[in-house]
Amino acid sequence: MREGTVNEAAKMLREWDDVLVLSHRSPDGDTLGSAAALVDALLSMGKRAMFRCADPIPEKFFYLFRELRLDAFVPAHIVTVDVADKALLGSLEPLGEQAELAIDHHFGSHRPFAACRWVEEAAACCMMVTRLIEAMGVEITPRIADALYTGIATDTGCFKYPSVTPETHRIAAMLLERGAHASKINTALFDTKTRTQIRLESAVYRGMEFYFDGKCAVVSLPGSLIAETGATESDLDGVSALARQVEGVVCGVTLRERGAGEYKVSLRTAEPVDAVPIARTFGGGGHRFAAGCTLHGTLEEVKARLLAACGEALGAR
Ligand SMILES: [Mn+2]
Repeated sequence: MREGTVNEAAKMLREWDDVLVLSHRSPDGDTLGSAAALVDALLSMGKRAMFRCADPIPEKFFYLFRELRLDAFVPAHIVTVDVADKALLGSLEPLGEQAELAIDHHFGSHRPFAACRWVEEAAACCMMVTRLIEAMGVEITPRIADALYTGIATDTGCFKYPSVTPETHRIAAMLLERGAHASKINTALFDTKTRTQIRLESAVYRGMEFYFDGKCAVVSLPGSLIAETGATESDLDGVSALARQVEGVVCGVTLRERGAGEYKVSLRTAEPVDAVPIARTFGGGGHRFAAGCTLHGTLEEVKARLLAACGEALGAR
């Protein structure tokens, strides 16, 4: 295992042919944008390149690959993008063990698996891939710019997260100059909901409960409601953010029934509430403002236990 730089990565890719690019499972816009842009760049150099992911590409990202003519061949070199751990490759993990290059922005949590890793602190893996493609001497076409912009917008929550720096905007601006369809991409990714999402969200808003002077909001999603709305995993993903979005709420709790009597709990908090100790009380974990755990019992029991822990975190008795 060795550490690489952007120039070393560019040199390897310039020399290689028959390259396979891998994205992580449950793919998001950053891992897919990175892969699409890199494959596109390699194809434009006259090389053979292909892409694989353990899970299907969500429909809203189909545009990234629509015009790419992917070859079929036995790969000679494997590259991973936005993959912090080979386990995140899902069923493609054995290919990860053969990877020669890992390009990743999970600085601090990347677990080395490839022969060479180029890991930096960046708002998105696509920030790194932008520099890589420039170092490879490949022209950033409007299609490559779209893919790179998609990843940066995805991982920064449309330029809202604290990870955004002046450099993020500078790179995004350059991608717009190269023809990225920013407005179209942002509308599709951040301003468009499926009807299923709307049905689910209206049920969420109707049933939202407030506690501790409105500092804590609780959303319950019984299995029957999930089945009724026809919500998929990706529909459900966005819902955990809703409770915390209400003004005054610093502790948003979403309870999702998974099996009979099993609840997946998502915690979304804001200053001064740390979500980690609350999740740890129930054997879970996560980040300061986003954590999760699993509880068993009836909905009322599970809710009561969580409210006790949230009340303690809020300093309420
Ligand atoms: Mn990423």
